[in-house]
Amino acid sequence: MATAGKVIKCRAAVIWEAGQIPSIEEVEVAPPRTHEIRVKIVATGICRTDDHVAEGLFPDINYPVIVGHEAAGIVESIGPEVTSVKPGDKVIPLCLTQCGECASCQNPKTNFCLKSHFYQPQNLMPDKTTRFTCKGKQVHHFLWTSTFSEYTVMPESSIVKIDNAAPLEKVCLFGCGFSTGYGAALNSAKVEPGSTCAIFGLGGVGLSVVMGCKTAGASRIIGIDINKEKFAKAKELGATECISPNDFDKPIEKVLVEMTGFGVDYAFEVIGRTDTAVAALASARLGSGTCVLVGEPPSGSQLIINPRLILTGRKLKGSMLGDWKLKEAFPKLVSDYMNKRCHPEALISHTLPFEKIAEGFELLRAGKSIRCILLF
Ligand code: CND
Ligand code: ZN
Ligand code: ZN
Repeated sequence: MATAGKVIKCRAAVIWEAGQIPSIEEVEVAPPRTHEIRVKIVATGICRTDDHVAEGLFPDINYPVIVGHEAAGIVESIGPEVTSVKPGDKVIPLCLTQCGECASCQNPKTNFCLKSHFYQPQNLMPDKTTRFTCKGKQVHHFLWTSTFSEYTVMPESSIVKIDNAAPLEKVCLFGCGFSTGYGAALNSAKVEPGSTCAIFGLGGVGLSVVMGCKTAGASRIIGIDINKEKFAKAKELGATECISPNDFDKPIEKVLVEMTGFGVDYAFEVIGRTDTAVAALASARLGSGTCVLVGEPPSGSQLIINPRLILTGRKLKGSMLGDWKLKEAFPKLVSDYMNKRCHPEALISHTLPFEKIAEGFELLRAGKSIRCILLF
């Protein structure tokens, strides 16, 4: 392409400091370096994790920063030594890398690639520099994806090529929300047919857990949310019952234990709070229940749990990106979508032009959107 090797000027949403909603700016995006790829983002969803950065809940983040991690786009140009994609390919960014070579990538039991941003200065590219500048200032990356920019640069381990026939404005949801929730049910919990599940939080990720529990054949899927406007969609996607903690004068875990006898087989925390994480664990079945933490509480928070909950046989585990090895999983999930075997598009409640990103954040904060897709 004519732009290859050159600095590109384009639109991006920059969060200048913690507590600020992203503002649209013109940024310069440097060409990709060795093992890097520059991508033209076509569609990107707003996940609560992006909003947590805007709110300043992750104090370890450096500002200014360009967030965004749920997206799909087209390769614009590749840096030296890139072999897995070429310009023009449709791709999905991976917010958890799969380098294919480290001990974790070789281990079928984990998706936690050891060469990811979790082990490096997370707001910089692997070579510890940035590709973005705005008004003469260096702007930071986020999760090595930074998809709230028309063009972004990513390491090759953070990108996978998908079917060129895939509609990017739908399959962008595989980038985080859908895969995270769906995989939490299928891979992390390994929900079994006939089991009982409780999902705390019915946002984009929680509803994807609901879809995963349904696919796995759970017989009872209980949705829990303080916003009752989320119930209709949850039921449409597979929840058999929905309850609000505000409707009871006793703790929600007691309600769930009474509803099920000894607790649910699988409980999922998909809000990002420590009190609901404890409630989810306590609502898991005595002796055999599993609680999966999916929501991300503010950094620095502590979980205080009664060890007896674990000693009496409950299991507590966490799940990142649905425990999928993303490079392998995304092309397969896209193919499942093309064959109508899964429905990430069910999460889309709003579609806006990229310029209206601030409105997208407001809709999420007001509890009015499930997933708002921004189109460039
Ligand atoms: P979203 O905000 O859309 O959904 C959260 C839901 O929880 C909303 O429907 C709220 O009404 C509801 N809620 C809030 N407080 C309570 C409460 N006290 N009791 C019951 N319900 C409540 O968020 P999302 O679905 O985009 O993301 C959910 C979480 O998952 C969030 O913490 C996000 O940061 C995290 C996440 C994790 C991962 C991962 O890989 N583990 C990836 N992406 C996002
Ligand atoms: Zn790896
Ligand atoms: Zn996310």
